[in-house]
Amino acid sequence: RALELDLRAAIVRGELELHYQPLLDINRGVTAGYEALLRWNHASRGTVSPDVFIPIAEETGVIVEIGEWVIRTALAEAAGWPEDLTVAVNMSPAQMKDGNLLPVVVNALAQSGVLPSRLELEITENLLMQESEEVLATLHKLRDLGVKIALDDFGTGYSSLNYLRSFPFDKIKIDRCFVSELAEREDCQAIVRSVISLANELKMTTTAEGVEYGEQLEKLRKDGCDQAQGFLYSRAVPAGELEFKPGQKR
Ligand code: G
Ligand code: G
Ligand code: MN
Ligand code: NA
Repeated sequence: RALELDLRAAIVRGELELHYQPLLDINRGVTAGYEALLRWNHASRGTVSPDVFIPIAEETGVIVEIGEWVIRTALAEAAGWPEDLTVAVNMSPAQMKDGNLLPVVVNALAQSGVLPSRLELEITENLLMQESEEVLATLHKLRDLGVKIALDDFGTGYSSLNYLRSFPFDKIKIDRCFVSELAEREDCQAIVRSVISLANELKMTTTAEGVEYGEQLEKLRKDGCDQAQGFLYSRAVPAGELEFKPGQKR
């Protein structure tokens, strides 16, 4: 496949770029940090969506190399932000199984000077479905370094609750499918409220994804959700367009 060959060259050609979507600290009304979202500016095809190229990168294994680039770049860029802001990076299962991940993270943290506690790695239930002892060991080692681990797209996989028992996550990201109809549907409200209270009991923080309307944010605030991410607060923006204002960081 042509796209596959191009993908191998994309890093070298400097065609990859990270955009950053802010996470709103609901109580304080300020930005808590940013999630790095990968963009590919293809020479002839224009911008290719990660929904298109991440699956190809995963099939071909190029995701490991791309993932390293994402970790290094996100940390290098976060080094220039105010020190209380976190940086979240999405992890593919293949990356988590790669034996080199730990040294890559340690090295990227050292080179950037970013504190480990500011780095948040987002993993999905798909990864845990494979029940690998090695992956769990890697997660524990990352956590021992002080790196935070978030469970992304929570509620969309199978037997989610089992995964909460397999590893002590720092954060649960409530999938946007539960948030999108939060204002209209009582069942979505019940699910979101229960996940937040479950997370609280397990000493995990919560981020609601895909928050687009003020009514959704108000419901989340009432239910004690910690953070909101979505178009209501901001889309993902290029690194150069991030603005940090004192008091209201963005
Ligand atoms: O940014 P949206 O922008 O379109 O991202 C689409 C999907 O691609 C999401 O599921 C997101 O988690 C995933 N994604 C975005 N950036 C990365 C990345 O750097 N690595 C991996 N593995 N997935 C990413
Ligand atoms: O899987 P992950 O949660 O990493 O996916 C991030 C994806 O969610 C990106 O594609 C991003 O563009 C998208 N996204 C972010 N905020 C919103 C939102 O408010 N509404 C919708 N529909 N998608 C969003
Ligand atoms: Mn994510
Ligand atoms: Na998600």
